[in-house]
Amino acid sequence: MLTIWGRLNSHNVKKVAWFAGEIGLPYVRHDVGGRFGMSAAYVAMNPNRLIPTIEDGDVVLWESNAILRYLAARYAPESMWPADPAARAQGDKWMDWQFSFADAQRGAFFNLVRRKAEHRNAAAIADSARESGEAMLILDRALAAQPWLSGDSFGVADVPMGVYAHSFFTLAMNRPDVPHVRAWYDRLRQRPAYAETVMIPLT
Ligand SMILES: N[C@@H](CCC(=O)N[C@@H](CS)C(=O)NCC(=O)O)C(=O)O
Repeated sequence: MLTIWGRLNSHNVKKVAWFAGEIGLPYVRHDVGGRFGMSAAYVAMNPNRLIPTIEDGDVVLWESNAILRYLAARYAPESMWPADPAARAQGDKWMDWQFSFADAQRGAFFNLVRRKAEHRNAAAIADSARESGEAMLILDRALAAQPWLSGDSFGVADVPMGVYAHSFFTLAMNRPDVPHVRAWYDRLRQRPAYAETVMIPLT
């Protein structure tokens, strides 16, 4: 059975747990990272000291988006990852783009979620809200032209930004009007695996 290592309040762990749920792949997940710490055995698997890491038989793999692509290719190649190289690359683009988005949103997330009110940096929150909002306007234009980041149907390319959509719409910060992202997020919220693994309180 697939083993996922990582605490579920991590965006990057949520991606993997959600996608495993989407493709009906049973898994066990162990809390690692943050307040749970990391054992020497874990660091031997992932020398970056980051989460997530998966074990799938003989396969040990880290980097969340590489894990998503591995699971899609191995367990759901027809339904979750287009075979056509051009279509696949258009989705991959949004998976890689998510890391820039994460950089933009990090200041708001850490200040609003992980810091006590009296220690928050209001300027950092405002800058991060503006930068992540500007990025979401780019995503909004893409989702005006197609229903899913994977194309005509939901797929692995929707997962990385799908996880960040939840924090973007949940954080108590200023946001621009992004109706197409909002409609996409509302469709994601109807998916049971998303509700179970992604729509949990931000901590
Ligand atoms: N590019 C890596 C980033 C992994 C990463 O930054 N993980 C964070 C949590 S989201 C982490 O491990 N933080 C340290 C910790 O939780 O102890 C990936 O996508 O897997």
